[in-house]
Amino acid sequence: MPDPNCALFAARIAALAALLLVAAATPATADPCSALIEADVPGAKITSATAVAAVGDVPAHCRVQGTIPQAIHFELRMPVADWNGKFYMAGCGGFCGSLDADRPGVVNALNHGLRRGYASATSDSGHSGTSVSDGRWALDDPGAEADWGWRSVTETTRVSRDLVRAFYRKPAARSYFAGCSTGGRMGLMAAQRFPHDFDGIIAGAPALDYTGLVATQLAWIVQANTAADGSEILERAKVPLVAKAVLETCDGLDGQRDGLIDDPRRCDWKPAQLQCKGATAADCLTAQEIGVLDHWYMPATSGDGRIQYPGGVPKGSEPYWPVWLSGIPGSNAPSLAERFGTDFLRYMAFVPDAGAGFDVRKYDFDRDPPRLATMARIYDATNPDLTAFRERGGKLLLFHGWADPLVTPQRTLDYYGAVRATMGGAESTAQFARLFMLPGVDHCGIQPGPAAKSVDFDPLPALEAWVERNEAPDVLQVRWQMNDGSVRSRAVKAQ
Ligand SMILES: [Ca+2]
Ligand SMILES: [Ca+2]
Repeated sequence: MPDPNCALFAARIAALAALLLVAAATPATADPCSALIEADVPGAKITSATAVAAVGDVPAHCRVQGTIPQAIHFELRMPVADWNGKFYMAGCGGFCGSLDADRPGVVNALNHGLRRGYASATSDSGHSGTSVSDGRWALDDPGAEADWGWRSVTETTRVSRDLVRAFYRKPAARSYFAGCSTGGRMGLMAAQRFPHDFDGIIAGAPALDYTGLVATQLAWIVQANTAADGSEILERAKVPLVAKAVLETCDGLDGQRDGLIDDPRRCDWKPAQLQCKGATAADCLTAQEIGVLDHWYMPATSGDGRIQYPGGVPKGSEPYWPVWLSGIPGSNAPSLAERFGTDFLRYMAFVPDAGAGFDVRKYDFDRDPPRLATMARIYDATNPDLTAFRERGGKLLLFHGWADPLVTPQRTLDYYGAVRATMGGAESTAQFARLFMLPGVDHCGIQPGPAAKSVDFDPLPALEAWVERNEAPDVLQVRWQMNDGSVRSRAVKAQ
């Protein structure tokens, strides 16, 4: 005779097992967001799918994180209500290297799309770094270089669009990309090599000739400011003196004394105007310091005088130099130009890698530029033939700050000129690609400028109108919130 307790116990075990089976068969995932953890997306692994409540002006959304080989980490946020039916991808800056999904503001910011109702994504570009100027990940790693160079955006877009379809049960009707700096380069890469990925692309301050810029131009900046004994020449605290002199001479050339220089190419202020007359002093420049500035304002050239990177540092960008070019006064830390140039040359620029022993001060302007050709094929987005992008109805909105000392603006003007030459002239190009040059604006507007608390520039609504209603943008507004509470604004016409 069976023991009744034992029978009861067995029945309970059976019931529990049945429950567990049901639980295993029905993912604890009746809601469509957490169900995405099971989504079958080729070439991607979904690592989390979580409903996130609204916080501030960021709407409630389904947050999906995942990886794409070899090591792209991406995040996709899909609004749970009032989806606008479209997809948005944000780029990243410098060498990227983190999943910066909560980046504030407009530039390279996922939430900028999410707030407007887009399903919005971004990625770390395929590696982890300790900062955006950390290039060590690229040592002997061509896979990571390809992901950063051209692959992470198109792959994240493909995977994200699959997830959007799975979540909403219909595909995104439109796709947009917006990025600045490296993000701008990514936007041009998409237009040139993956023309079907996006209907509309914002490419701000695009580091499109990445090898020319970050190897040649940044080495030029560092070497011009290095004395024979290795010390820095330009006294960091003297930069405001230069900024003031340039503005006094050139602000009014555009007809408005408003602290903005509309076209720095018209400014012919010469550093020698600040030369010390007698003893070296805080309010004048030594001959050596004038030599630094003369080199900074001119294009990077090789020994035989050939231009290796065009334009030079624009007049009017001086207020932004401490962060990018000259170093912060009172600190010994190298400028970002030196950090970017150093790690790029050590780990990203050459095949094989030059390695940790390479000094940006040893870059040779005759011998080394040709050695960049191999990696230029991976990183550079310089092809002016945008036929396929135009044919698919794509619209490209380019912008660049006239006062960008890091990604100097001339290369973008040259590129836009090449696009016009290739795509049937200025009028024909303006049908699908326009360039806006923003007076007084720093690299991606990261620093707002003297006497300003913030600078606001958001070209996304204009791009939407262009893509969706064929209303091409003729004029865009830049607005500054000034420290004294006033607002300064400028209407910027397309080139
Ligand atoms: Ca490498
Ligand atoms: Ca002015």
